[in-house]
Amino acid sequence: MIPRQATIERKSKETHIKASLNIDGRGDRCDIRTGIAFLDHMIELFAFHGLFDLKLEVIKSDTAIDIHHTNEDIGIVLGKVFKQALADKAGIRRFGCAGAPMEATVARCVLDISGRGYFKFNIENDKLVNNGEKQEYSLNYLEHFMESFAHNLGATLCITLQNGSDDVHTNVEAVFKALGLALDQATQVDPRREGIVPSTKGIID
Ligand SMILES: [Mn+2]
Repeated sequence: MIPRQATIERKSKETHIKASLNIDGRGDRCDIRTGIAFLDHMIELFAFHGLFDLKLEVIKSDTAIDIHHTNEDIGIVLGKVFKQALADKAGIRRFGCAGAPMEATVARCVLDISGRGYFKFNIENDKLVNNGEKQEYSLNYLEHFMESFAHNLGATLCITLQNGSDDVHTNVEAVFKALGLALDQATQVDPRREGIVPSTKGIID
């Protein structure tokens, strides 16, 4: 099989981020250095459970303001590096659907690498949306991250958080694990479809 790997470097006035990815990895050869310890932990979980070998380095950021730009730009770079590594998307399963529980909290990710960027976050208990305001991370940040990721990957991504916890860490961790599992499914090559772009249109942009 042709190696499905990519390296992306993105520089703006706000951030400078570099990412290297091997989709057909093992998940335990990652090096995540975002400067946001919480996000390092989440992205490492995502890559581990998705069996992706991922290196991600935030070379410059403006976290002296807050993590807003850095969080969003990491989502952009991560989406772009997957898109580039998937190239014409020939043979992939395209759809993925996975859930991950953390205690009573269940995160479900349903995704379609359709070429169209769309993101919807369904939170059963919307009182949770602003919880975590005083913490390093929040569900608002998670929403921005996933929106950037979905748009730049060119995927429809719907995430549902059931029985959300008061603990931000629990909620966000369940989502990143579910995303890793769902994206692993969607990016796998189905041998029955080898060399065929999985769309009746014949292309996926
Ligand atoms: Mn944890």
